[in-house]
Amino acid sequence: MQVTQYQMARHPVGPPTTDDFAAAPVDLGSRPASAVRVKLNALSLDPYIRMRMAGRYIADNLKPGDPITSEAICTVIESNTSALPPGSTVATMVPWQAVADVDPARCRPVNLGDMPVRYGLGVLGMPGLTAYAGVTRLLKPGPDDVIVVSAASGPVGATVGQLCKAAGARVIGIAGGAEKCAWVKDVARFDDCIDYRQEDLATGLARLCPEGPTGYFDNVGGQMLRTVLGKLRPGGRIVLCGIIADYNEPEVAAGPTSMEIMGARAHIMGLIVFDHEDLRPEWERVGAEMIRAGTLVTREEIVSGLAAAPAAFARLMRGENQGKVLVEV
Ligand code: NAP
Ligand code: FER
Repeated sequence: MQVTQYQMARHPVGPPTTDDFAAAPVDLGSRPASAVRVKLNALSLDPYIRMRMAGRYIADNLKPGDPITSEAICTVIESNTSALPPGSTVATMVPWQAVADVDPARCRPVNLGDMPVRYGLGVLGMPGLTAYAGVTRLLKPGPDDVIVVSAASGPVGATVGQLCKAAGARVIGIAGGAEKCAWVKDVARFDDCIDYRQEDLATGLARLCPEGPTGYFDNVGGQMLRTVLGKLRPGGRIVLCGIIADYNEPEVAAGPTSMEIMGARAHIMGLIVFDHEDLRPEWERVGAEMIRAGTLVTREEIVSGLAAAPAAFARLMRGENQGKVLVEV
């Protein structure tokens, strides 16, 4: 059986373009006895893929000619593994191709009851779990808090803000563009959202929160982290979750200096979602309850067909995505 595989053609320079990807036919052959064969239903596009394309992620870094891999919701179509019979729905890492052979030990059965199964890649999957772990275990917001969240319309940021609202905090998002900010305020129900493309961020923070935020959930890093640190209330908490401002840069930028951290008397917390796998069943239950109750909304940008994945990923890395980016296969 032949499938079209999407590979990294070359290391991107700056934001990825479709020319950094190549489509190549590969022969799948017969399934190795130890593997299960899966058909992809939906593929997740996530910012960490850009770090792998640059060769600076913790694992699975890519060389030119390597297949791009990411997490996908799949249906098992061939299997000798009794726990994963044909027809089972699983989440697993796969190459970007319509059918793949994968290690059954690396397949996670997905059963989200009445929720759309693709939420297992977004609000009830890795990005949502990142938000839930970061908020409940690190940030721990309460009614006295004013929490700032960057990349506020993305799957991590939007979930963080709504969880902080549910805990009674006042929540201010940061997002790029009027349309994203309107969604963050009107649909995700943050108290405010600063459009950093329209208004200087320091000015916006001073306008909305003259006493300074008590917490910052940072998805962006770089100058944005520096600016929020400069406004943080003494003793404020910061959860460091992502540095998307750096992912397209040729060199890892120098981070904020200790001057800003000292000046803010900040408590800084690093978040890695993989440390919090034990929280997944709880988040699938709590998150689904919130979605049913209307207190958690999610935004998705769904493109159709694997051939649309490179351009959709390039849009994500230019900040042009509107919510969680998925490819329906
Ligand atoms: P996302 O928010 O959809 O990410 C894309 C958004 O980032 C863009 O739409 C853009 O929104 C924003 N952005 C800000 N500066 C940017 C820049 N210089 N270039 C491109 N985009 C920029 O993605 P997500 O999945 O929710 O992830 C958010 C962050 O969490 C990422 O940094 C990701 O790496 C991190 N993360 C960390 C973990 C962990 O375990 N630590 C797990 C999952 C995700 P605006 O236009 O609104 O700024
Ligand atoms: C991400 C950024 C960082 C992410 C994971 C990490 C899954 C983890 C880094 C590490 O383990 O050091 O967007 O998404």
